[in-house]
Amino acid sequence: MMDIAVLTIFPEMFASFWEHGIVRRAVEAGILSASAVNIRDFASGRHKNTDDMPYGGGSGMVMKPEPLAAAIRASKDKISEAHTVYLTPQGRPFTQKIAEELSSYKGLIFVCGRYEGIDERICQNFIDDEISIGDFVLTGGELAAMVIIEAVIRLIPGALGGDDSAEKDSFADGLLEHAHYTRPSIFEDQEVPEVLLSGHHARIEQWRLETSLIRTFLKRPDLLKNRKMSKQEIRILNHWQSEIGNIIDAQSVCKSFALSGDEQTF
Ligand code: 4FV
Repeated sequence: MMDIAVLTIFPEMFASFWEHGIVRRAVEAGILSASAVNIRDFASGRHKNTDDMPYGGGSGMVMKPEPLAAAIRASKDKISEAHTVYLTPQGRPFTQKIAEELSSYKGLIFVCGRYEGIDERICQNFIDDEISIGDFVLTGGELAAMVIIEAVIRLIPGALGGDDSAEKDSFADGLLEHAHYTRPSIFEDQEVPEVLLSGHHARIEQWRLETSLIRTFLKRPDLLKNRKMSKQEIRILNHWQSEIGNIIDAQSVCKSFALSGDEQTF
């Protein structure tokens, strides 16, 4: 069972998030308990302020340390061995690997900033892990928390339905996923690749691996750089290399023909 608490001044943003898809299924399956905690409930004073002006001047507001510290302490009391994550552009870039890492914790506390961010003394004394979902600026950490929670929950054993397994995911093996097709086999004159209709599982698996490799090579060659290739993948790459070699050799044959003056139109 994983326990998740999200600390935010807009807990209502999570109302429908908990009620749909994988999150709802995980809660119903009893493998997840998740709640949104309103930071304002831990603010004091008549106006229960959770933000204030920045020391040193400048535009925007900063989230006050006291309500955040109280909210984090209260959540840590409820969630044993909780790993506390602050969503910030300054964080380590979120990846599938980090999703796998976070899915091994029994408890996660997500701190959602707003305005310019949170008082640095909270980062220094209450945050275990700063994570960014990308080099862009949001107005709050809530959407980033939802992205990470969705990616983590689907890795909890039993969260994904029977036939659906996270093993087959993009990035699960460091490659982009192969193309997907479903009925009809002909759509607006476009046919599904014959191999997928063949029922020949070994040929289908080979085709899927080849399309994953070529897609990753074309779209995300960075993912192949320091990736350990399987024997089957190296066989495929060698096959391509020899194919490309033949094409290049054919070019030099053409050129030699061309240079030898007896031009023929090809
Ligand atoms: C963000 C990101 C992000 C910055 C100021 C919230 C905002 C505001 N979080 N990945 N990119 N956060 O832009 O995680 O407080």
